[in-house]
Parts: sequence; C-alpha cells; structure tokens
Amino acid sequence: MSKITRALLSVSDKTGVVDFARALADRGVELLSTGGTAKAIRDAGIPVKDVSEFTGFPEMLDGRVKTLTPQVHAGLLHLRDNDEHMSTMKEHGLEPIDLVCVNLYPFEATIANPDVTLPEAIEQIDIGGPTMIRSAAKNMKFVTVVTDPADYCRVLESMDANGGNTTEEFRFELGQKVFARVAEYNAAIAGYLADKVAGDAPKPFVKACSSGTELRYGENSHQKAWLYTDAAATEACIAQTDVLHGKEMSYNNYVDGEGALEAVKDLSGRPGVAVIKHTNPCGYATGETLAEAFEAAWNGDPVSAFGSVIAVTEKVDMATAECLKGRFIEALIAPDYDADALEFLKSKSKNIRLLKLKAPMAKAAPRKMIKDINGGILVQDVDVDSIAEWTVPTTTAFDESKQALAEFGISAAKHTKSNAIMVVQEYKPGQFRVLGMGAGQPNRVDSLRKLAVPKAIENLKLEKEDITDEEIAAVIGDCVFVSEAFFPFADSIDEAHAVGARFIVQPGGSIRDDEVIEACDKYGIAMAFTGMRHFKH
Ligand code: 93A
Repeated sequence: MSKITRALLSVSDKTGVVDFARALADRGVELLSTGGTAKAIRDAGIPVKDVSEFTGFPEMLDGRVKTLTPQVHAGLLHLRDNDEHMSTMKEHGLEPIDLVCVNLYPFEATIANPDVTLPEAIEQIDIGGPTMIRSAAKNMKFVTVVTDPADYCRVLESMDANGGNTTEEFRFELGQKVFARVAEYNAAIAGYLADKVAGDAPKPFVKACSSGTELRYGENSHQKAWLYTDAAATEACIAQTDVLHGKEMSYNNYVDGEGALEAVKDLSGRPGVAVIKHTNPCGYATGETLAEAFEAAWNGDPVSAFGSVIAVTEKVDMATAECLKGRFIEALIAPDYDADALEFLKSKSKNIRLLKLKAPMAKAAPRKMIKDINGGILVQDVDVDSIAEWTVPTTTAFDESKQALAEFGISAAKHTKSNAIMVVQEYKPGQFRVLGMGAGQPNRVDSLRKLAVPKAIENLKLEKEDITDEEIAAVIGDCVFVSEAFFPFADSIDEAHAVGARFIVQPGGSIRDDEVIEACDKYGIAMAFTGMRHFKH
C-alpha cells in the first residue's frame, strides 16, 4: 500500500489541527486546506497549499463552494486499483487526495442558542464538509478520513507503524464513523427544521444521537447495551454528566438516574432530594437544608433506599455527605459538590458513582420523549406541567394551608409508575416528605391499601416505637393523599377514611366522580381536583 502523500484539512473546530498538520508535513505529506484552516496552519509556519490553487477555482459564494469540485471529489473517489479510473485521472490532470481531515460547521451548537434566527441556522448547514467526508468514507479502501480530533494521534500512530499509510481496518472504522456523524448531523438539521414546517400534518420525527458508547450490559447481564447521547441537549440531563468518581454507570443506573433527576427537578429552587428505586421515588422530600431534605427523603423508606440512586437540587455540602455514612447507594447526582464533601464521599466508597450535572438544575423543559415498541417508536411530549385547574367539588373546603403540600405530592405522584398513591406529610412547617407510597399496581385501591398506607404507618412506628393508633390517625389526618389519576370507584376513599385521611387530591374525570365526591362528603374529607392526569407507564 502506497504512502499518504496528499491531505486536505478543513475544520471548523480547530482543536489540535495545527499539531496534526505539522506531524503530517513532517512525514512528507503535502497539505491542502480551506480559508480559515489554511491560515491557522500557515500562521504556525507549516507549508500549506490553498485548496483554490489545487482546484483552480476560487472559494466562492461566501465560502458556500470551496471544495465542491471534481478536483477534490475525483481526487478522493477514484479507485487506485482500477486502470480505467487511473487513466481518467491522468487524462483530466486530476491528482489523488489520500487523507481528509474535516469537522463540520457547528450546526448543533448554533441551534442550542435560543435566539438564533432561521437564516443564521441555515447558514451553518455544512454542505461541502459532509460531501467530502462521504466521498472519502465511500473510498475507505484507499482513503483515510478523520472527523474527530481524538483520532489524530491514532492516525499518525497507524501511519508510523505501517510504512506511511493507515491500515485498511482502521480506515474502515473511521469511514463508519463518518456515516454515523453525518446521520447525526442531518438528524439535528431535520429535527430543527421539522418544528418550523407549517401545518398540522405529522412531521417526521428525528432525534440526533451520536454513535453509542457500549455499557457493561443492559437491564440484565445477558443483554448487550449502549448509551447514545444527543449533542443538541442543553438541559441538565442524566445522559451527559461528569462522573467524578466511582464505578462505570450501568444501564439501570441511567434509567434510575433519569427517574431521580427528572423527579428532583420539580423541587428545584429549594433544598430537595429524590431517592429512586426501580425508577420510583421511594423517598422524596424538601428541607430547610439539603441535609435535612436528605434525611427526610431517606426515611421515607429506609429499607428500599439501600442501593438507590439519589438526585439532589443543590450543591452537596459536608453535612449532606455525612448523611451517607453507613448507607449504601449506587449513585448520587448533584449540581456540584463542596471539595470536602467530595473527598469524604470518595473516601467512603470506591464504588459510589458521583455525578455532576453539566447544566444548571432547573424545572424540566418541554421536549419530546421516545418509547420503543416492536416495529416502531412512540413519541410524546414530556409531562412537565402539574395542575390544569384546581377545583374543590366536596362540601368540605380544601384548607389553603394544605395546597403547597398537595402540590409537592402531585410532583411525587407524577414521577411514580401508575397506579400511584402518595401519602405526603408536612413534617415541619413548610417542609414536605413522602411518608408512604404505592407504585406500579394494576389497581389503585391496592396501591393505597396495601402499600402507601402500611408504609406510612411503618415509618411512623420506626420513628416512634410506642406510637398509638390515635396518634397515627392524627398524623395521617394531617397528610395529603395524592392519586396521579382519577379514582374509578369510591373504594379507595373508604380505605383512606379508615386510616384517618382528611385531604385527598386527584385529577378527577371519572364517570363515577359523583360517587367519589359523595363518599368524601359522607366522611367529611376535603378533596381537590387538579384537572391533569399523570399516568406513567
Ligand atoms: O460552505 S460549505 O458547505 N462549502 C464547501 O465547499 C466547504 N468545504 C469545506 N462548507 C465547506 N467546508 C467546511 O468549511 C468544512 O466542513 C469546515 O467545517 C469548514 C472549514 O472552513 P475554514 O477552513 O475556512 O475555517
């Protein structure tokens, strides 16, 4: 295999390109380059030929046509082992280009700016770059194409180890990367433009995700798994965090981390903690301090909290870190960590995953979510809102002082698998926690009767061994019972009343709402409708 003799470099992200150019020049490679890239290389004192000199055409139309010429594309695409191709090249005075180093106009970064205009975004659609790398990748049998600065070193190493050219196996890997990158790039463009197409007709759905990182395994060890990330994501998200410490994130860690982070976002703006097991918040609380919220959340279900994934709204301080003494968790997700807290947590366990968010903690932003079904995908808007219209249909008024607790409970219920019942408590003035929860049951009454209520009572008994039934009923009477969807029958109301419930919140909308309201009225229970269901399947 002959050596690489000519390379074309044309990059928007100029990271490492000068060093790469120098290394290629040192290896006797002739360099061609486009405007800005050529300038950077030339300024570093490295010999470089303008692509316009090579093509015989000036860069024109504001740079829209720089490399879209037969000189470049025949130079890349001709088959070096095909006599006819070789004689055609000769006949037209065309010369080979053996290596292409390109990264594209930053379209994703451009549209991440919410103020960008459509013409500005369109101007950042790269045409020549993707065309060049596709030509090079199609001819990967002969041509090396490098699109990622992280591969510059590997290219040089491969050249050095193989007499001045890369191996065919490596070129194949680089070529595949091109088509993945171009697919991702095009998906970002198509996705951006889809929102701008007029009319109500369903628009093709595209989500740009880069080539995947392989995870150790999937939900179970016999399932292979990958994580794909979305370069256009700007919100704090579990797929893209800084892992400061601990074992590699597993598939289940990502799933639970998603549950934890998205749930805790509803508490942002105050100290808040979500403790997640199997995607459900078994602990969820606010506090005057983060440490207080942590304790309150942990004690929502201290048994299940072992091995959980926890997300917090604020920077982890030493007091919060100390809450983890003697407690095992899989991962902690936080906006940041105080230096001493980080050191403490690191020294506590070599395995605990400590994740730092890349974007600020804030309420969840509207976006689309995808669910895979065999043969297709389902797409829906993320459930970001909580309440549509607050009405109280019962004769007993819903105490205004209970409204903030009710809203907290709705947040908890919203992030819990249906059928969800939350018993939430104001454990000290202005601070809330989940005292008992029922999740993922095929019927609502079981969620309340068999899970949420016994759990609440168990927690109260853990906190005060000799608590009496009257005291339990008094605490429960001060709690709010929240259901994420309507009660289809009055049976749940009977059960709630049996343990002393006085406040119930649900979306309403059942054909038997009247029966449910009647039951509440019979017991003197105050019930509010929110007008917004929060199924989570
Ligand atoms: O405007 S383009 O779509 N037309 C082209 O012919 C072309 N050739 C390379 N964009 C083109 N490029 C892109 O220019 C590359 O993909 C790279 O991102 C950028 C490098 O330009 P410069 O070297 O002037 O900074």
